[in-house]
Amino acid sequence: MSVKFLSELENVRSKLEEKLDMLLPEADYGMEARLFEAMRYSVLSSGKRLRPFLTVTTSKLFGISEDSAYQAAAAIELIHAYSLIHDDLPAMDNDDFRRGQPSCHKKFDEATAILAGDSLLTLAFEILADNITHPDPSVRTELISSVAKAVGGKGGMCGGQMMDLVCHKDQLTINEITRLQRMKTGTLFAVSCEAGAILGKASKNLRVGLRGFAHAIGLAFQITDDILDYESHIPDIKNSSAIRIDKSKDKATFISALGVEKAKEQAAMLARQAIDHLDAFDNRAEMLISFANFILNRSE
Ligand code: GRG
Repeated sequence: MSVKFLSELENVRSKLEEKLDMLLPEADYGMEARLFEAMRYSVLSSGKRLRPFLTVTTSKLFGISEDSAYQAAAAIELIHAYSLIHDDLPAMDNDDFRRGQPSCHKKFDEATAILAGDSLLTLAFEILADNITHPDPSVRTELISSVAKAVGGKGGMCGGQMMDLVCHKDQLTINEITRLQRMKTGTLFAVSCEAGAILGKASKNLRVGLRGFAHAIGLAFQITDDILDYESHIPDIKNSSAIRIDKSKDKATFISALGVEKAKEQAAMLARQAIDHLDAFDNRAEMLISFANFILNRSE
């Protein structure tokens, strides 16, 4: 990857973490301290901060101030952190570790983890509604509405998670897996990109381009996630195109549907398609193009 891109990713990560630290409640406050500690524990652990990178980068395309861009980016990262906490719960994916440390319910307890997730989700909307995010209330309302749709039940992240929980891998066609993944992880990527366009009151044409980029990148991200998971669990058949069962849980993944080699081809094709959607931005899209290549070649 280019040094310029990696240094920008690091720059956004560091500024975002300062912002998150400031927005999260101090963990030494009253009888709720345990809740605040759990929120800080989960959010301030070592995430890649990919979604905030997209929000900050697309905001720059429209000349948005850093104050506004990082508010929106922080809200989106809080929602991402909530989804990870709840996804790790025994009732969902039942994972003991997240970001190299015990998952929130393991470190604290299930009730605290549920409340920490709920509080992060609601804090995110409080931040989006703040006039630091944008002085124009109609822009804030549009942003709140778009984020709510992206992470809700109908067509959004929660709906995708429900499909994932109820569907056995053999029940789903490749189109259905695509829809599931688009809802479960793609919509948050999409709104992370769209946030910059909403804050910048961008033209329809530019928004459509960014949305196309984001959806393709979201699917490419999910495929590379499946590939990394596959390769870390079954190292000796790393290069095989055999169909596998994701984390031994019978989940529908792009690899269960396509096999690993075809899944890799699909990810590469999606990254190319994502870049094609950026034509209208000419050379201003350099960072987003690098992001697409970064997703395709990532190793974590
Ligand atoms: C519980 C409402 C609810 C939704 C959960 C997004 C999601 C739905 C669950 C996450 C589980 C998971 C591991 C999905 C695979 C794709 C994914 C979102 C990976 C984690 O994202 P990264 O790699 O994580 O950006 P970091 O830790 O770097 O932030």
